[in-house]
Amino acid sequence: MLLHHKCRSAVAAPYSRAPAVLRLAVPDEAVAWSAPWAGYAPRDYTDPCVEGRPWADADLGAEGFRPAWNALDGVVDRRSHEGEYAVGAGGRPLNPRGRTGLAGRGVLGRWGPNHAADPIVTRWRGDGAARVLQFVAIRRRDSGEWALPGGMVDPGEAVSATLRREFLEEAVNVLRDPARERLVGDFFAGGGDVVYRGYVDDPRNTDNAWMETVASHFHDERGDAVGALPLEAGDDAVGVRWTDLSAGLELYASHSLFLKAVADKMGVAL
Ligand code: RP5
Ligand code: MG
Ligand code: MG
Repeated sequence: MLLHHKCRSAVAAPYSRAPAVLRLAVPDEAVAWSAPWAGYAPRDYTDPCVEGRPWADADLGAEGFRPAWNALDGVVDRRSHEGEYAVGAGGRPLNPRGRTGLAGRGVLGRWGPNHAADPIVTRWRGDGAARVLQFVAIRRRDSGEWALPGGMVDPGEAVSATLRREFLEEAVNVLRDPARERLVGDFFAGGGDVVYRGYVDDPRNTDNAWMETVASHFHDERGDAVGALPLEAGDDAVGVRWTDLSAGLELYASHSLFLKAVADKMGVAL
C-alpha cells in the first residue's frame, strides 16, 4: 500500500486550508489503522465553509442523516474505488490509506469518499525525435499549486460529463462565455482512456473524509482540436498553460502519478 504524504506529516503541521488547525504527527510506521496506537486522539475538525452547504453532508448524528456507507446512497456515491472501507467509532468512515492526524471532514463536503474526475489533455510540441508531450495544467486558487483541471463529480453526474465540464470551466473559462462549449466539439466524447482510478493523496484529506478520482486521458495527436484552442483560466483556476511533461514535475496531490501513467502509455521516457 502506498503511504499518503500530502495529508500527513511526521511532525505536527498545519492543516492546509486552516493553518490554525494542527495535524497530529503520524510517523510512517503508525499510518496503518492496524498499527496499535492506544491514545490516538487527533483534533476533530470540520471547517465552517462546509456547514449547511447543498453539496455537503450533514454532521454525523444530525436528525434525518443516515448515510448508507459503501453504497450508492440515492444520488450520492459513497462507494470507494479502493474496495470496502471500514466504519469506525461514532459511525465514522475510516480513510482506506490509514491515519492522517486529523479527524472530521476538514474542508471536504462528504464523509468518506469525495469523488472527483481529472481530465488529462495532451498534444505534441515540435516533431520528429525532438517532440515533447504537453498537457494542460491549471494553477489552483486555493493552494497556488499547478494541477490537472479536475473537479468534483456532482451527485448523479456521469464521470465522462464531469471530465468535460471541469476542463471547460477551469481551462477554457466557459463560465465567462457559454458559447465556448462548442469549441471542444466531440473531443471528450467516449470519456477518454482511464489511466488511474482510486485514492488521491490530497492535502485536504482527513481520517474520515478523502478524495478519490478517475483520471482520464484525451490526446490531440495533430494538435488541431483542443490542442489549438485559446486557453483561459476560470472558476477555481487562476492560471492555465500547456506544460511539457518532464521528470520531477511538482504538481498538486497525486497528479504526477497520473501523468506518469500517461507518459508510459504514450511511450515517453521521463
Ligand atoms: C484532487 O482534487 C482531484 O484529483 C481533483 O483534481 C481535485 C478536485 O477538487 P477541486 O479541484 O474541485 O477542489 O484530489
Ligand atoms: Mg472545478
Ligand atoms: Mg478543480
